Amino acid sequence: MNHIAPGSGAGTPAHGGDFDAIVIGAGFSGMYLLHRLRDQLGLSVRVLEAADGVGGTWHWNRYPGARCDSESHSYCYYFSKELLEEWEWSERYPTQPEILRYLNHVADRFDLRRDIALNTRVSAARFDEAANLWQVTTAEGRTLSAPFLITAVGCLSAANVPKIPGLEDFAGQWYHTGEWPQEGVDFAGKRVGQIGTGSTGIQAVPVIAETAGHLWVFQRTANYSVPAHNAPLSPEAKRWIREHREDIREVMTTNTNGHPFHIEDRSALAVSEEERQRLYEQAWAKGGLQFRATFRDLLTDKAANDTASEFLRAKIRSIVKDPKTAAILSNIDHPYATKRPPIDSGYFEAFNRDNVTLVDLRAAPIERITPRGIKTKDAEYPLDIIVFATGFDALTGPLLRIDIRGRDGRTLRDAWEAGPVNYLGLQVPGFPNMFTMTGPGSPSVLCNMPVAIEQHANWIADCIAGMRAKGLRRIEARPEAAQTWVRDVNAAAESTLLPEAGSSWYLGANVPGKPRVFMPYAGGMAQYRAICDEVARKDYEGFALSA
Ligand code: N01
Repeated sequence: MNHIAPGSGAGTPAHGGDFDAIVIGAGFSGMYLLHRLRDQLGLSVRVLEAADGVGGTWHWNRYPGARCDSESHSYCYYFSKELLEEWEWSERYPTQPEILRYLNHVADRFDLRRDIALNTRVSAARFDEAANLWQVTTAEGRTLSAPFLITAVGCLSAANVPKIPGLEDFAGQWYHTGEWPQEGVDFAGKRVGQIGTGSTGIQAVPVIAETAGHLWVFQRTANYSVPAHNAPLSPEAKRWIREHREDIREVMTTNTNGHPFHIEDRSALAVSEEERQRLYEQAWAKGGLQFRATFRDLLTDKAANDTASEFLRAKIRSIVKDPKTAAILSNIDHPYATKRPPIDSGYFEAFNRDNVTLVDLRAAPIERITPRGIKTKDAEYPLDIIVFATGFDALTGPLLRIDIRGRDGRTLRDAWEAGPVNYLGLQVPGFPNMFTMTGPGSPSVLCNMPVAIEQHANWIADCIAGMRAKGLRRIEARPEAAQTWVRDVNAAAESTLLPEAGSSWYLGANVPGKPRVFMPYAGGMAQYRAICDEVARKDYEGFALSA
């Protein structure tokens, strides 16, 4: 069935456009937004999705070991009591296949598929000022229109394959983790080279090592990692989650990071060395992202952070048996959690296997890829498969790869030449009626994503509902409000240690030529939510609204 044509949504648009709203992307964001706009506001909506299935990140990232670092009971929608009650997660950290099953279940349960056009990549979007319509063009050359355009394109969906000379001549196979083949990759007995040791690479190494003949891990920047201690959820844990849903929701929606735990209100420097070690050991034994919450000042006070960083470096040295490998893995150049902190299932332990070798790119950088493998300054590594766990052109990348043009034909690329400029991370001046879900300038990747997504979708849906009730047809962020917000975003980052990680994708530092700007809003989800609510209460202060 062709879902791209108008007609299957609710209502008939009165503005001459094909739909009331077009949403780009059918991941967590786009699907919930469709439900809110169509089923609760009665709008006609079309969701355009490049993939051949729903799920966004969880459709594309099928690499070995892919699972979520948020705990399963927090990595789901909370908007529907019935959905919460009928879905039961099987493990503490859900695997990619389980999350994808969940999202497919959501698509069926809320009858979303009839308004989602799959295999439909958006290549361009242009605002037609006279008609007050966004004209959205697909890669196949079809054009659809609607007064509202909402980008739900994900933060980490534009794969970053570094331009290493010679890749085109490589005689083996290569894959990027974020564009993994649906049929999987057989590593059995193969010589595998993995480039990248971020959250993804750290998940993939132990799983690839299980079957590969030999795995070389090419590390440029050493990374911390805390064990996930993943396990099936026990019947008691499942019951506890069922009985505490409201408490969990309350914690997630009122704290700084959207996770189901609070940050302890104590300083790492206010306890004795012995007590500090005891608390870190306790947090290590518990595992997961919660390690960050052991003390309140780990991300604001370098001396406090040093205590956690040194604890974690010592753990690496105690796990990895070969002292030289341990030294390279623990030679970390940034404070703990200033890059997105990975969690793992046997990452450092994998380096104790005979078939895993660490390659230190700081000592000998990659020079080129040859037909046989990877050549560094010191040696050539013959390989059958190269895995690029090299991350993404984060936050701005997924938006800028679409040719988006606002008023007077101005491109988003031009508007963001020196870094993203927007108001509340929701709207860019000069791009009326376009909302960006969980993009730069919002907490997005610093928050548990489903919490950030529900907050954004609810705010956008309430805003559109309010406009319709008042007969308003256009909303646009005021330039001065955006300038103030950009300053606030910078100030929030500068009040933390986050900008200290020189190679962080939060800063755009992983993509050559990308402006170095700290992109997400680091003031915390609770504060951000309060700011957005206040703006709405004050009749959308900072936005220009018109009929
Ligand atoms: O990507 P990354 P990722 N030569 O950018 C290296 C989310 N996520 O896919 O640090 C050599 O973190 C690069 O080195 P350096 C999560 O938010 C979530 O791992 O730039 N190396 C780095 O080691 C995460 O943060 C889950 O020096 C090169 C690595 O590649 C985000 O996705 C699971 C290189 C890239 O690390 C991105 O993580 C997994 C080059 N030319 C991921 N270019 C969940 O559980 C890059 N590298 C939800």
